[in-house]
Amino acid sequence: MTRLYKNIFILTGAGISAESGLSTFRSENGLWNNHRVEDVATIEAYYRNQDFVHQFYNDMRPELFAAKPNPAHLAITKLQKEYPADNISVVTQNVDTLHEKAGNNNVYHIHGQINQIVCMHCGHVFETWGDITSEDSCPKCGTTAMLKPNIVFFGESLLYMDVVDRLLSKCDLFISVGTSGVIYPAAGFVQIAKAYGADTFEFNMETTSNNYLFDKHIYGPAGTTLPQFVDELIKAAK
Ligand code: BJW
Repeated sequence: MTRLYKNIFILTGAGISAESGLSTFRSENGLWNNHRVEDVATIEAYYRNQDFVHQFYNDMRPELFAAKPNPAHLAITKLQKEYPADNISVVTQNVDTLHEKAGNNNVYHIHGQINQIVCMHCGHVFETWGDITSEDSCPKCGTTAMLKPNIVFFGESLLYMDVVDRLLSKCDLFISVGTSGVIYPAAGFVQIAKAYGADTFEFNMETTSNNYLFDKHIYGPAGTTLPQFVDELIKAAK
């Protein structure tokens, strides 16, 4: 690990927040354990039964509001402060705000944020940690029953993809932390980074679906493995 990296792309998934006590999606007691994905995380479900979908995310908000960052999030803050790269960006699939709470910079929530609401009529996005129902109206255009959690459901386009494309084309180190690599297009980012010549490292507890695309696999809890890796990177740059 002697190479000095200039542009680092960090992709994170639910696994980075596991040690903060948040459920991942595809584990045995996963986030959707008591629900069918089709009922809570598709745009069709939202239009079919808005209040059911709102209730699911209303119930999730207090836990995510209270959650605290763990050593993996804090390691990214250290990397951004102490490593002499031109750019270190965090592209997260997570809807929690633990990267921000840890003080990470350049964070892009490609699957949205639990504390944001979007008006499907006018596109206005606003923040709240409170509950939303189908009776609420948009604070900008006044339309009722068109508010949706600003979370990217299956069949919807991802956010910040223009930025992501630019970052992928420039990165020389691609790091994936705590994602199973099954949801596209995020699962395909590593392939793009590799095609542009980046070194590709994966941090996970177990083998993932797209693991053959990574040059190096670091197995174990990210709260332990990521701080160690960050210390090695910083040491190698001195
Ligand atoms: C640890 C750990 C520790 C645990 N330390 N590690 C190409 C091919 C096939 C299908 C498609 C395709 N392109 C698009 C699609 C369709 C679809 C898709 O991907 N389907 C799949 C089922 C194949 N994608 C979409 O619809 C996307 N939109 C899109 O592409 O728009 C254009 C388009 C539209 C229509 C057709 C074609 C193109 C949108 C995807 C939106 C995903 N949204 C969700 C739900 C949000 C709602 C909610 O929050 O309830 O986002 S899905 C869910 O999965 C959530 C997550 O962000 C996402 C990824 O999950 P993640 O983070 O990887 O979590 P897990 O649980 O899977 O994994 C955790 C990992 O951590 C595990 O590996 C553990 O081992 C590890 N771990 N503890 C380190 N301590």
